[in-house]
Formats: sequence, C-alpha cells, structure tokens
Amino acid sequence: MEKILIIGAGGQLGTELTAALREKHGKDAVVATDIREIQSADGPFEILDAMDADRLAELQSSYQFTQIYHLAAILSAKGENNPQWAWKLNMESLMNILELGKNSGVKRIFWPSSIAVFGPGTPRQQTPQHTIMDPTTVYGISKLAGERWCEYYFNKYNVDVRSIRYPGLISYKADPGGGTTDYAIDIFKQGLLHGSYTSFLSENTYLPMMYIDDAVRGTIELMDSAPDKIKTRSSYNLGAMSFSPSELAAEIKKYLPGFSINYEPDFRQAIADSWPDSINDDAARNEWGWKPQYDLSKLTTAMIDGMKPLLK
Ligand code: AKB
Repeated sequence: MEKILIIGAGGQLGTELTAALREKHGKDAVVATDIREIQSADGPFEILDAMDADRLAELQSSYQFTQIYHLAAILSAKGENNPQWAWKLNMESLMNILELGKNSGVKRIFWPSSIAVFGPGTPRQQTPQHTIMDPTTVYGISKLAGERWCEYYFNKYNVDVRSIRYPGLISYKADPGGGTTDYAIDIFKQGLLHGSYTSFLSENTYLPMMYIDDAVRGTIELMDSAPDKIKTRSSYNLGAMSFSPSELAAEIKKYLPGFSINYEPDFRQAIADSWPDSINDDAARNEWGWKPQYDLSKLTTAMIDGMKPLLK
C-alpha cells in the first residue's frame, strides 16, 4: 500500500497530479499539502511549508509516506523579481525532502526540473539529454543545482529520486505559477473572453511545450518504472511539441475566427531566448518508454473545450 505526499498540491501540476494519483491509489492514500488552504481539497489535506523540516518530519511520522512528489517552486519569471527568495525556497525545500528520503521509510521521490536548466550556450534544436547547461535565471540555476543534488543523493545514499525536465505545461484547471511559458495558457483565456491577446513573447519565439495530461501520465509512468530502468538520475528531457505564439494564434483562429494577437515582448523574452526551441527525449523514450499523445492541434481542442465552460 502506497502512502503519497504531494507538496504544492494547489499548483498547476499539483492539482491534476493529485487527482490522478487519487484515482489510481484511492483518496486516502494521497495527502495533498500546500502552503495555504486549497479550495477543493477532495481528500486528506495538510498545511505545509516545505522549508519547515520539523513540520515535514511530523507529517512523516503521522502518515509514514512511501512516496513524495515535491512540486513547490518559484518559477522562472517570478523568480527574477526576487532571486534570493527563489533560491532559498527552491533549494531549502529540496534539501529537506532529500534528507527525509535518506533518513525515513520514503521509498521514492519525484522532483520536477525544467528546460530552464539550459542556457544560451546550449544547442537550441533537439537539445540533447547531456549538453552545455548555462542557465541565466535563478530558477534555472536552482533546477540545475537540484539535479546535481538528486543524483548525489542517489549515488551516495541510494535515495530513489526521479525527475523530469518539464517543458511549458499547458492546462486550464489551475493557474500557472509565474513562468515564461505562461503566455500559452493566458492566450486561450483572453481569446475566449475578449477575442484578442497581447503576447509578452515575440511572434517567432519557439519553445518546447506539453499538454498537462501527457505531463501527468509521463510523471506517473516514470514513478511506476522499475528502478533498474531509470539510468538517468539527474533529470530526463521530455518532449511533446514545440510552437511559437504566432503558430498557436493560427491554431486558435480555427476555433475563434475573429481572434487577433499583437506582440509586446518584455523581460521574459530574454529568458525564452536562452531556452531550447525543441527537446531530444530519446533517453526517456528508450529507458522507460515515454511517448507523448498530444500535438498542437489536440492541445488546442482540449484547451478550448475545457476552458470554455469555466469562463461562462
Ligand atoms: C517556466 O516558464 O518557468 C516554467 C518552466 C518551463 O519550467 N513553465
């Protein structure tokens, strides 16, 4: 019987991962936690600040978790507004979880990395699993350092920690948390509400993206894989699709013919320019069978169909 702790359960990924894990293991097997109360905590819930190691230890002793998904983080754009805070939160929380993994009955840990670990020196097309990594944001630096710590805890202490370098995740059930790829969510909302969108990235800025259902399924598949299949203990590249704001706008126009877009790039443009256009994910495909199911057209249908009723 698994007992699963989700940290950051109220966030964009946490909301949907919690629901999927409850579906799979049963409501009571999954304890959702967040720094503040969640509106619709449909099962066990606890307040948790992941920087508080004592509170983590307290929860571990009452629930005896076997798996942890540590999703709380300050993302790329938000992190640049307060770099010291982003570093502190992202690193201290990860170190607390890794230490718990070392000293407790926790059998498996998931921690998300990001395409933000790459930088201007990285090959941009089909970015390889192993390549130059020179992140320019504090978020990217914290994710790269975190990857090294995950591998370290696996090698030194046999902590079974697994990770994915997520591209931009696209979903509608919960708001994204201040990333550079968030335009690709807001464009749907503004398009449906107002018929137009002002993009903070320029029209030909290509970034790797993924629909949330693929991300949730991929994450659970990685966590369910036999340990000997997981050869990469830093973090896996995971690809699905790659598009620019103008390509996404053209796709949205198929549903909203009057939709218009204009471009006013801000500080997030420089972040996007330092990231890959597309990702090579052969390692994930070959080692544990990753395969995306959503392309741009399927993603657009899912977003419009899902978001429309919520905006009525
Ligand atoms: C962000 O834009 O910061 C995130 C990410 C790619 O990790 N969505």
